[in-house]
Amino acid sequence: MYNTSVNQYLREHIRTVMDWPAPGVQFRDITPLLQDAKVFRVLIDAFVHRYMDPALRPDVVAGLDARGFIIGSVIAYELGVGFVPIRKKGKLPFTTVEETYELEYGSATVELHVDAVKVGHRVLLIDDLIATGGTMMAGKKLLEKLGAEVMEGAAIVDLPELGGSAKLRASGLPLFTLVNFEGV
Ligand code: HSX
Repeated sequence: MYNTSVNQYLREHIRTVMDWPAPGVQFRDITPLLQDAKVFRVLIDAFVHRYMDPALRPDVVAGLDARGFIIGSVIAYELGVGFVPIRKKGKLPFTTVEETYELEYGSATVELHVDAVKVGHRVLLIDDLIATGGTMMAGKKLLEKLGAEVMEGAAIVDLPELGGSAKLRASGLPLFTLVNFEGV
């Protein structure tokens, strides 16, 4: 956790939408954090303050499709490093590596351009939310296929009851999240 008051401020601006996208699901909607200029700045600065520390400064930020693009690209810009998108299959034009992972029903595939990172690059991997952890784990595997090191995974929201953050940490990936929702 970053800082209690910042955490609480951000939590208050996350909208919970009941029964979306399916009955019984409480969707944690981060769009209200983005639409208010002050909240957006507090959000981005929470990440930038952490990763501008020379010990934690990445070579590249990788964002997961699609909300990871919104925050990841701004964080990369502020840190003065490059940004690379990890996209759902079929969206990237150049040669890619791909990784398929299981969803609750079916599977999904994500892709990354083969020249997106260099061997040995220290990469910060960003998404809006960690639920089962499948998406972030797939992103980590893609970056590692190209010889990069994912130095940390970061997200605005963690849903720990779904087990994703524990699974990611158990795989050796350090995680940084700002808001933790115990009920899902
Ligand atoms: C949501 O699913 C978020 O935006 C993330 O990209 C992803 C998190 O779910 P999970 O892969 O951790 O279960 O659409």
